[in-house]
Amino acid sequence: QHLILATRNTGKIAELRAILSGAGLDVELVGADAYPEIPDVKETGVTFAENALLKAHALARATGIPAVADDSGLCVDVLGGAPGIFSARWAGRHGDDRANLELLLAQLADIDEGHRGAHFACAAALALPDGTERVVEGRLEGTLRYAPAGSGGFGYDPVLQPLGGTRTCAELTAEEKNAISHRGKAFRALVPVVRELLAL
Ligand code: ITT
Ligand code: NA
Repeated sequence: QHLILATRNTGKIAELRAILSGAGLDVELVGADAYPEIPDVKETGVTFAENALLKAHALARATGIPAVADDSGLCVDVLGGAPGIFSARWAGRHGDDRANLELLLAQLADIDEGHRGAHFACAAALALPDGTERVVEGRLEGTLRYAPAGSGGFGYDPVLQPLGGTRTCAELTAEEKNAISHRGKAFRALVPVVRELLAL
């Protein structure tokens, strides 16, 4: 039994494989990269959930195989929730993690310690080729550092320090991050839904 993963983000793929297998989901997870002929989906939704569903439906329809997708991002309190759904292209070029991080740090340079709250958000979607869909969400609350620290993870991980901790997400092990992350929470919640709809 196959489940397709509608992502081309290598950071997400690694985490999702670990999260889903850790949750005991015994399916072969094939990344969207296995289907280079399928064009990238335009993320025209205005919420994480809408965009995750768009990605999952596009791949499920094109392949005829059930698909899961992630749409995620960083929501900064003092920026009114930005970059939010625009997190991957905040500095202009889609997926330029380094430029995005630098822009964020510059925008927050003058913001004091007490006003640096932010959270990661993730919507996890499942779509079947017949159009059936489900979506669940997860969050990780934290504060933003003044400078990056750590080399793990991807994206904004070097600046987000989860609440109650002393390390950034990039300083956590992969297991530690998955245990508390927005993505871990969302996809662990999706597992029983996948089991039910795929009769696993
Ligand atoms: P796909 O659409 O192919 O899945 P993408 O990278 O374009 O890949 P998104 O549109 O969901 O995915 O953008 C997510 C962005 O949010 C990503 O580029 C990161 O900058 C940020 N992000 C999401 N989850 C993160 C995490 O766990 N740690 C750090 N940054 C994260
Ligand atoms: Na997106």
